[in-house]
Amino acid sequence: MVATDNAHKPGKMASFDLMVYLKARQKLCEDALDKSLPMSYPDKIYESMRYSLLAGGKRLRPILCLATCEMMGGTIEMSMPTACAVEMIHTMSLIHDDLPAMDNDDYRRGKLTNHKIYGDDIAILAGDGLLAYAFEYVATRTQNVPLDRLLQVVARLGRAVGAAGLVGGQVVDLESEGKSDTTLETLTFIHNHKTGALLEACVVCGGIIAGASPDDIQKLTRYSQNIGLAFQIIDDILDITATNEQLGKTAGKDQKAQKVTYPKLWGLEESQKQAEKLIEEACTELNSYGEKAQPLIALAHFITSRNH
Ligand code: GRG
Repeated sequence: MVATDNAHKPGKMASFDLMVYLKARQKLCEDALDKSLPMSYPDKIYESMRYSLLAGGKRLRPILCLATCEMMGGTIEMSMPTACAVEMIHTMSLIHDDLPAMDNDDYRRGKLTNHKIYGDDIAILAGDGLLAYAFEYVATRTQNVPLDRLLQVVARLGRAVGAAGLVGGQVVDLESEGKSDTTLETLTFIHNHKTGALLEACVVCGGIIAGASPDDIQKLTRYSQNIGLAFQIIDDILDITATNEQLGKTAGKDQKAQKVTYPKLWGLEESQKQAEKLIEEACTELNSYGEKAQPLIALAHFITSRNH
């Protein structure tokens, strides 16, 4: 395929079957995650960590990391430890998000939440254990990647998790609950940090591992920031339009918590349009990579077309 302005339009990628690709990558990630965290003593904490880590989910974050690394000339072997680590971090954030002190949810990924099975104390510790292990795993299992790149990956992951990323986004989200005057600017801050920061780290770390240039990193950053925001707009839409079964968690929670969302500010139709516009802009960033960008382009379009 020649890289043209239209290279990112799904119609031009007839040879790429996203569903086949996703299924194969999900299987790779499931196997790697299963092996990454064997049972050990004390059983209870390993059981609890494994319960949530292996509870399914789309595995979008590790797949984005692997796909970016491959697009930039790296291999699955080089990026798999980082791919597992981002899923560990994502899973820990879901465990803590579901706790009674935060969103207080009973279901996640179609199963009872971690604290419902193991209690709040073990769920908190399972989250902490997964977060620490994510960094240990990247540092000890990554092979054939120069150490300066590995150091950059660790720094990027740390920044995405902390007060400059997920934690900061979650704090502003908690503060905004029940406030009907939350502005678009605040809402966008919440989502860029709570959801966008980790998605960006997945993509950019995949690029760093493969030795992407500063110019490539800029393109990858803009791609990932756009898909991150689009992902959250669609998440807000699905909270209104999808069922508990489709979501694998309680639907309608935003409205119940009186949260300001994109559909509340813009309406459903305009929100969908804005998400699609962001995806178009994201894909434009990848024009120069030609056919190699097919997986990342298809994954971006999957974000706006998903129903769970
Ligand atoms: C990170 C130290 C640390 C603490 C956590 C609780 C918290 C701070 C942050 C909340 C982060 C959060 C839950 C963001 C929402 C992200 C989101 C849109 C999750 C749903 O992602 P999907 O749809 O889920 O990819 P699956 O189950 O498919 O993986």
